[in-house]
Amino acid sequence: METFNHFDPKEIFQDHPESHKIYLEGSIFKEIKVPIREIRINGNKKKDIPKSFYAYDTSGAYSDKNSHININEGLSPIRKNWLLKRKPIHGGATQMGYAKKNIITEEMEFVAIRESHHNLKLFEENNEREKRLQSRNKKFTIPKIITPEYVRNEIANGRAIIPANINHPELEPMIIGRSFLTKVNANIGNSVINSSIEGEIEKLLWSLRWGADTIMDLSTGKDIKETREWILRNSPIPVGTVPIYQALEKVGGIVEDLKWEIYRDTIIEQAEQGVDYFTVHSGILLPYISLTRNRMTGIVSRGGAIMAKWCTSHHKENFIYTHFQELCEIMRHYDISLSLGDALRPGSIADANDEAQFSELKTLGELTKIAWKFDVQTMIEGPGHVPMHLIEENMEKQIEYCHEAPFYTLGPLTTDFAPGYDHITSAIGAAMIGWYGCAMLCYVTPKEHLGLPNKDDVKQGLIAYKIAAHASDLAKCHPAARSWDDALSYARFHFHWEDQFHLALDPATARKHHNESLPEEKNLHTPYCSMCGPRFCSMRISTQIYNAEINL
Ligand code: IRN
Ligand code: FE2
Repeated sequence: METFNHFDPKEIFQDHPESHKIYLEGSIFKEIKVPIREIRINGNKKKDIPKSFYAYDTSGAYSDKNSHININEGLSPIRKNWLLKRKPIHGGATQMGYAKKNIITEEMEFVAIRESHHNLKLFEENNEREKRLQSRNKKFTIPKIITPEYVRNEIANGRAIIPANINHPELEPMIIGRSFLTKVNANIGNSVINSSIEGEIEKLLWSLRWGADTIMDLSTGKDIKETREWILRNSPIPVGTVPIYQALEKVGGIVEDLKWEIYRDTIIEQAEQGVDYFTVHSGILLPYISLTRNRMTGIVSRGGAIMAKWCTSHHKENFIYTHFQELCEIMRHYDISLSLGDALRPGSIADANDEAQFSELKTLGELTKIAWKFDVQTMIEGPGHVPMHLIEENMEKQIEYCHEAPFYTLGPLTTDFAPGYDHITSAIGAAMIGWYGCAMLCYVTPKEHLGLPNKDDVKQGLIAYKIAAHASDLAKCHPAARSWDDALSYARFHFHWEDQFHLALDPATARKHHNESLPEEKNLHTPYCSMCGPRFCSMRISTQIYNAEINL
């Protein structure tokens, strides 16, 4: 692709009415500018009620009306100056290395501000009730105020990661850990059947529009390297990849021809470009492969199946496992985070929580300890397909085996019977595991098991997962979560229709549904909608009761 002139990137971000981008300054580092989306609330006329809502925002400069965007040039390298003045610590410059040395980096302060609660409360807190609710969530506590020091400590202890390759200066740092907001990853990427760079850039922007916290480029088709370059230079969020896919392309798709050297060179090539985290399937060991023989669906991980075939055909141990220390040295050099892949995740309800899955998880825990010795930031990938009653065990075992490293799960899908709707079957599981402490949720789109997602699938997957993540944050009593619900409910109860749309996750769809039966011009001031009509609107009747103040 020579130049990009396919569509106007800013257009994708125009359906956020009454929103504008603002930036918060750091106090340790004055030069950092943390993006936030301010949504103006017009209906709140009373003096003591907030007139703005501040939302976490992942869309980068694209949603900033004052910024200059040129896809051909890429985003501006906001981290460049931070990185220039940094001194390496034993062969690397990782956030974990600095954190262990008690050094707070720009990235740490950036995420601390980003994760903080910036909204005024709509209601006085009822402390007794709040305490009772919080005590129902005994698993872990989230501090009321996220300080840079708190972030540093979480990273030093391996409980959180900031994926940020030193060669990805365009990145707006974000943090993944269970004491922070639950994050969502969107997978994009081409395949041999379906491939265009512009199409992937469009999916990237579409992912940003719908709130993806990270994206993974899973391209397996043509122009893998060039596609990745375009994505990286235009991505304000971390980009992850699965390097074994490109390594396999390099040997013409012949698994037996793979070897460590090819894999290593692929890793370095991608590291140089700026990939922020790698999924590596290093925990699938030769003895575990036979444990999958009696499964309903065998090995469903692509990378896992490739490694299993290599191990069995050569009758040798997994070369990523046997070269793990060398891998860590490379990761440390670029500060690339490891995402230890779940090659043996269950691919059906029947296979959930089996011996193969948990054997691999134990190995991932051992590898985590090695990675930490190299100061390599690490998270652990998880299932897959798991019925609701078996989800909690996954989180408990992961914390136990993997020493509290962040968990990053694919769903899990809570049933197998609804192809075409797996964004829903899996958002149910994702919401549950997020509540139990999973730090990042890998989205599943309606195309799962059926085909390569297009941009509408990306939207549907992200919407489902933003809901799951926010529902998790509410349930884990994250201090920054509740105010969004309160702001929206307030607008709803007071029939501030415009505010309700502006605060909605998907404003255009909310408005469209409302207007379908009551056309906008006439009815945006009516204190009811067509669901119940004027006489049966419970909120309207409630208001009448309170206004009359009869015998309350
Ligand atoms: C996430 C959790 N478990 C798996 N994933 C994602 O699945 C992972 O991050 C990557 O995007 C993809 C890797 O798929 P295979 O190669 O394991 O099928
Ligand atoms: Fe599946």
